Amino acid sequence: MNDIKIGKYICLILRHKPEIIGIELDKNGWANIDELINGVKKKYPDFNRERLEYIVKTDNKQRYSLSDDKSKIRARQGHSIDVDVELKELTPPELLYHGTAERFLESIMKEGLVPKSRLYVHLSKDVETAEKVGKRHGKPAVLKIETGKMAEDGFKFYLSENGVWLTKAVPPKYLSLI
Ligand code: HQG
Repeated sequence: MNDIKIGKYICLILRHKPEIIGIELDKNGWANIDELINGVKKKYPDFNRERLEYIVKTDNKQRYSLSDDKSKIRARQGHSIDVDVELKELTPPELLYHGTAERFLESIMKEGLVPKSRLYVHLSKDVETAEKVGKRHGKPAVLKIETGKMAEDGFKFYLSENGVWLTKAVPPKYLSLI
């Protein structure tokens, strides 16, 4: 059984489409663990709680969190469905980065960064991480964002429990290509 494949499937369920296994998330993005396991089992029959806990613990980006009593699970960020994962609002560092594909640059420089299908624009704390994110979409390009100035100008920033900076949008004037 391929943990990465199952991890991707769980991400899809917890961030975008819980309905594909016939479950619902609550308003804070939590899924009932037993319901999730039973749903995932339909596609991956060997899947079980132990496997889930292993995937949660070893995930390379620590994408999931379990509730204290281990009865619920949610994704820490990256959602397209409108849930409130109780993100921490924080003052960002002076600069953050965003990785994208070259082919999106013209549109981004015109209208700024927008969340597209997700709830937030995702920002990285270093160029290397941003480059990896950009590569997912094609030939990568990295943008530097003057997040310190944005914060001074009243924009809000959030840091997910797994270290991803999030904001609603970035107007073009704070962006430069590096
Ligand atoms: C682009 C992964 C045209 C934006 C990563 C991006 C990340 C625009 C794409 C997380 C635009 C959306 C999120 C505009 C933004 N015109 N294109 N005005 N504004 N875009 O996948 O940031 O592994 O929704 O640049 O590590 O690539 O899944 O966002 O290229 O943290 O946990 O529209 O997903 O994490 O793509 O990735 P996405 P993203 P996971």
